[in-house]
Amino acid sequence: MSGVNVDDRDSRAVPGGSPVASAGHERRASIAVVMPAYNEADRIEQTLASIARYFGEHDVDWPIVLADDGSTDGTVERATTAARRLELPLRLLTFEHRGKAATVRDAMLAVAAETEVDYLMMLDADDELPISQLDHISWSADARTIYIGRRVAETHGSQGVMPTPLRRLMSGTMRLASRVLLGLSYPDTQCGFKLFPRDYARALFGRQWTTGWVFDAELLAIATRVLRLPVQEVEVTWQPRGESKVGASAMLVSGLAMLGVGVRFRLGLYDRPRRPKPARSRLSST
Ligand SMILES: Nc1nc2c(ncn2[C@@H]2O[C@H](COP(=O)(O)OP(=O)(O)O)[C@@H](O)[C@H]2O)c(=O)[nH]1
Ligand SMILES: [Mg+2]
Repeated sequence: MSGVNVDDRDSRAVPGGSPVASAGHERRASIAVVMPAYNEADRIEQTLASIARYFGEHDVDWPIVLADDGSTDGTVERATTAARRLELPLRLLTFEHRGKAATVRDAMLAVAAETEVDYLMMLDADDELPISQLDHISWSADARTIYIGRRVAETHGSQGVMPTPLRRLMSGTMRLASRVLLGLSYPDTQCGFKLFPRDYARALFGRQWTTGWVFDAELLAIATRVLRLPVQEVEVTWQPRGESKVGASAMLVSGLAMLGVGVRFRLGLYDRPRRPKPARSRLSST
């Protein structure tokens, strides 16, 4: 890991709340921003503009990867044009259409293998959870820590929007199912704002089976029950910006999928990685 022993990291924070490594001097830990995107042409430019602003304010130049699995609305072209205008070194990882879960899994495995960053950030591509909320993280002394966003109505002076009653019902059901079936106690497993230590990406995403919406909960269960990694919640605010791709039917499908995850745990199927190599993809620079 580029000459830095992340196990030496301490919990001091530099201005802006960025993580630091110890070994005598402060160093901001690096983060690759991985954005799963499907038909985000209308929202991707604003997301990239937010990232460019954040990078400029913090003087960082981290890798940004758009993980697109076959958008049909020109997302890739819009992202490419915007990245050039904003002078962002966007990389494109393109797959055949298989949904967010499989795309995130293979993108994370690919980025973990090709970069030397400290953390891989999974960030929704719609700017509903602005990247600037990285500044709200109290970085742990334990470099193995996974950080997961938890959507709240207000934090750090920023007002958020709470989800619709249907979405609240859906997340309440997910919360209950993840508690009963997987032993997880996190109120918001589904938030599209999460950071994973790169050193554990292969162990974690390499054990992922699910290709549906419960993959976040599955990953957290693998992290806590198999790999024994600490998980720290980060309060974030969420601002909806258009249509969600998660439909009401997701509730039923997810309940069954969660049951499947629970059964796999009982069978010991998460004990070892099942997918050491990422699926075929195309990585290109803009
Ligand atoms: N690659 C990929 N990304 C997806 C897919 N479905 C949703 N996403 C992305 O996942 C993120 C969250 O999706 P969204 O519909 O906004 O969910 P919500 O915010 O929870 O309502 C966005 O960045 C979407 O573009 C998919 O099938 N493939
Ligand atoms: Mg969204």
